[in-house]
Amino acid sequence: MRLLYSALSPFARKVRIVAHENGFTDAIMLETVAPFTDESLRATNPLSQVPTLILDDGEILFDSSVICDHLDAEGGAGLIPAGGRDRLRALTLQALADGMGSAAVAVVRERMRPEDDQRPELIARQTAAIVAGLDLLESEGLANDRWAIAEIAVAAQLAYFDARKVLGWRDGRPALSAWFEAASRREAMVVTSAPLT
Ligand SMILES: N[C@@H](CCC(=O)N[C@@H](CS)C(=O)NCC(=O)O)C(=O)O
Repeated sequence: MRLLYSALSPFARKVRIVAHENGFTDAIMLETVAPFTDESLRATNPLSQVPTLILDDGEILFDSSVICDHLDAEGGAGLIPAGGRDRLRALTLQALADGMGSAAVAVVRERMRPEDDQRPELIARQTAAIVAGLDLLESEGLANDRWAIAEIAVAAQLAYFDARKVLGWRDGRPALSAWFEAASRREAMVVTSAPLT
């Protein structure tokens, strides 16, 4: 399999963690792509987004949730509940984390524009989504003894917030901060933290 990815993409990080937990690290060839500037990616994924997974038989998978679904089904780690309310809850939390990530990427992209061209209302709206998501995670709480798709998705995004200095999110959120500190020590987080080539 070939994974088209960028080292800082939180969505690609989530996929790499799920791949690691399912024992696929050696089976996946990582190929760095710059999704915002490399138009050749569009021939593989019309959305020109990473992560994009190309299976050995040529089948192309995106987005990150579909790739995770496939890897977990094939690898059998059981990170995605098979059915019932557990599944709905896990997928909804993954969607929350991914949505916060999309908002964060939008903020980072906006901040890259010349200061005079930046749209404060766009940054404010995207930041509001991130803040509300963080508050929900703080009040609902994440279990330290659970490490499945929802927790992996959240950890990948929190790490991105730090790496890109999207916002200071720890103040007023002691539970989420402590949870993330413990999550960051997990092997899958450590081995996916450095840019891989
Ligand atoms: N919903 C997608 C989001 C992926 C995404 O936004 N990736 C960013 C990099 S972090 C990207 O490739 N953006 C390029 C673009 O949207 O043009 C997923 O979960 O895979």
